Amino acid sequence: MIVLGHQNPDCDSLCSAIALAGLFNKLGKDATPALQGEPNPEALFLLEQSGLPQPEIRTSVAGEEIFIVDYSDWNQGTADMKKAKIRGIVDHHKLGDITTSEPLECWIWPVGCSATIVYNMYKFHNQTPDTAVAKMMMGAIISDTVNFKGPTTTDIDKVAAKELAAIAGVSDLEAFATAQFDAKSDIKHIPAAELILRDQKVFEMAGEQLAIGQLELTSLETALSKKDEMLVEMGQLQANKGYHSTIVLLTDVNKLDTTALIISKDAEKVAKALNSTVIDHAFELPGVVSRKKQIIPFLQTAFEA
Ligand SMILES: [Mn+2]
Repeated sequence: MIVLGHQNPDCDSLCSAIALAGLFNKLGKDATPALQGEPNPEALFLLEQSGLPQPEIRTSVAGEEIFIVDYSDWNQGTADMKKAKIRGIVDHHKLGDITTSEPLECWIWPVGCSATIVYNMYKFHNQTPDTAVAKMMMGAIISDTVNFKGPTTTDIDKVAAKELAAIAGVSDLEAFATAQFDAKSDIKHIPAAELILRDQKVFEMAGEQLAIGQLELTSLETALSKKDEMLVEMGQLQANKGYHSTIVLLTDVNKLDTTALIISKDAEKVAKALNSTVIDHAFELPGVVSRKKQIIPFLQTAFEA
């Protein structure tokens, strides 16, 4: 079986795939983690910290048995995923549109991170993750919950991260989180074309497609200095793909605020849905850090009204 993360692999997608495949292996089942592309820099940092090898990249799974982690939408999978046998889903996003022809194992919880759910699957099966895997899972929870400061954070995440840190032998979670966030904030030498795609997901709303990426940074200074370059790239992407909107969320993980860059057929509609106003292809979202909880539901309401 292949345990497959979503497109544009982030920490959770990578770590949960590795951890879940590891659990299946402990239970005597054949399972291999896989990614749909190169992991982002923060995910690479966690691989480096844990010393684990990078999983293989799979962009085709037709005919395979798969277990998917950190998504439940067809458009987050491979183009041929409908031809795979989906055996299970672990996720913590809103329910997507994936359906199956056979029964499957679903672990979908409203918690801060898929790795939190996978850790609870270990507990369910009376298993303990290996040290390196525990470190990765802990890092994924730190990432997805913005070091437990994001609005998706639950007590279940906090307990999981604490126990995983103990297994991994990490005594200073705060120092680990700082190093991890520094790794993902190092964007000076990353081209604008790549930055706008980081953590990008395409959402369907009332027949329109909104492509929304997110950069989580310890300071917005460098990102804002690349604003014009990013807007040019976003305009090209928008024209090529025919999106309604192309948005890049620049999230300050220290101040817990977001500045959104936007190219759109109707930027005002998008900004208004989030109680903001567009000035020069940007709008401010004070107190907003979570796309899944503080952005998508409001856009969906505005588009599907
Ligand atoms: Mn996640």
